[in-house]
Amino acid sequence: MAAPEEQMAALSVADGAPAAAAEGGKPKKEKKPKADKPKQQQGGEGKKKETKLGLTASKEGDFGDWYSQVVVESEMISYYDVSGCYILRPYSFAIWDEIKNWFDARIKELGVQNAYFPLFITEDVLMTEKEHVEGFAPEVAWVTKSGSSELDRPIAIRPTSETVMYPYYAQWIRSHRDLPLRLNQWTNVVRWEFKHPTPFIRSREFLWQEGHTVFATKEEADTEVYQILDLYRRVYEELLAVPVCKGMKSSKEKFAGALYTTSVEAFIPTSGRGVQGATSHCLGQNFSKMFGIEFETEEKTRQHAWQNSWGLTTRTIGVMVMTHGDDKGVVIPPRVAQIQVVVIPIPNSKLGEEAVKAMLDRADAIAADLKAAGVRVTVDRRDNYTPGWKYNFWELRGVPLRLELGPRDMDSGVAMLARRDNGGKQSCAWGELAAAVPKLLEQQQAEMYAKARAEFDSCIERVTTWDDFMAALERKHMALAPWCDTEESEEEVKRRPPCLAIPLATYLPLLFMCDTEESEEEVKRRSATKDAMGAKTLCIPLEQPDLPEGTPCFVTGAPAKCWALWGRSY
Ligand code: 87F
Repeated sequence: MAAPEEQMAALSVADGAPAAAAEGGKPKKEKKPKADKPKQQQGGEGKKKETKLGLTASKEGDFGDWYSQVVVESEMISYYDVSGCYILRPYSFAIWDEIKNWFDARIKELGVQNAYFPLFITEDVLMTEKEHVEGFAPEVAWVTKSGSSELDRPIAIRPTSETVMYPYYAQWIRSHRDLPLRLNQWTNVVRWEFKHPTPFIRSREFLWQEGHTVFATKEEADTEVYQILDLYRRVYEELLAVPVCKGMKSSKEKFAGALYTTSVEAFIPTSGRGVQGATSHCLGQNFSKMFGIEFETEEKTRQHAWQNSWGLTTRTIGVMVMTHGDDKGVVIPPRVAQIQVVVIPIPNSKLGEEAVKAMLDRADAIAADLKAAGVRVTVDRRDNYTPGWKYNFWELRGVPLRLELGPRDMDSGVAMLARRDNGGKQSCAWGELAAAVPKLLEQQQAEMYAKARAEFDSCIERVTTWDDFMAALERKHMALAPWCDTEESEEEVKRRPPCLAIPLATYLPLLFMCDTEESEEEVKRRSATKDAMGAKTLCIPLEQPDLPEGTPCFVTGAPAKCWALWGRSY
């Protein structure tokens, strides 16, 4: 069962993607966005039959509807008849391919190798990790039948692969010479979510990479955690032009099996919600002790290995769409766009057959030049659509640059370049296109990032009191607040010195709130309103502002240990 605030989120307007099918019984049909297929337009111009394009919802006015329409109409997603599952059509899969190729090359440079482990997990093996799986148990999907016969033992479908991989790590690793072992796999995973599904952002099956690495020392493991975290930052910032904040998860938000969890956090200003971009965990020796991953050291002693795991998912694409999209459709940053430039010839009715042919030939020649310069380009030669319709079509798909070639351009040997992100236009001589376009695309990439970064930064409010914290949330912002986080384990909490040893000013607030997990829970509860979910820590940013000694925690009044970034979130 979803927690009350999660149910509230599912009802909130900002979440307006199609309702999930009812669980159990006959699946209820999802309310699909209006136009999976564009409708035929009545009348049309002459013999041209054009489909009606465009979004009916606005990004600011109804963000949830806007998002479901934009991912469908841009042909990124098709809804599917299993609730929470979506088809990634070629137009979005191409973006995943770009992310994958970039990240895959970087991790290989670090010495990580790819492998593939099976999809299925026996109950016994899954339960080796009982302690950590327990909280996730309701989300595990099971195969119970083949054909019409029940299986003797149900088999789980991987929600993550620790339990699949680590028994084999235990067999393969014998000596320090077998270390480090650094494997990654690109796979699908299934988590039977009960929260409201949203394409890319929260789906029951998704694609990801999961890295699982083993080291002889904690230092090596620590180094890798931050190397991977920085690659995740670069995927968002350098490929998707989406700003993120690198940070440490609070003890409540970290993966229960980890020693510590780091993450990159993005933010969607329109909905006022944070979204976890990717996680890089140091697992310490927790799993090596559970699975018996031991090695013989150079000194011939036996030691448990140090492990990390890290994952990045297709959520990246959703965050990109939410960040850059506008009322005309998606806006794709040039570096990940499958099509970076669309060439649109604009013949008019006065043009003779030969002039039209010359225009189309010129369009092809320009495309060939651009292709040779490494630009991903296509020519829209369709003769059954008007140029205006084509503009809408490519704007909906977010193609970064449109190159228009009209009769007057044919006379003067130029073409008009129109930017998707800001509508900027400039003309360019044919001979200069091959040099100018790649530069313009890079400039566009940089400006998209700069704009999103400025907006991200303007959404962080530094607050020190509860009232200011709530006011920031009400403005759909994040709050950076001094917090008494103590990263204490349960054992440490139990072993705390007697309260009298603590100065009275510190001790009094602690009477009401004895550990940080509780203070975070308290914030979540107290910050929930009738139409908005409660806030939680997004992360404790790695880059910390100065924190003067004795600054009180904004919740408990106890001495603050750090600045934490808080927000409502996906
Ligand atoms: C859902 C069902 C069962 C998350 C789950 O973050 C188990 C789990 O272990 C589960 N949802 N997790 C944590 C995953 C940790 C870790 N795994 C490798 C990552 C990155 C990639």
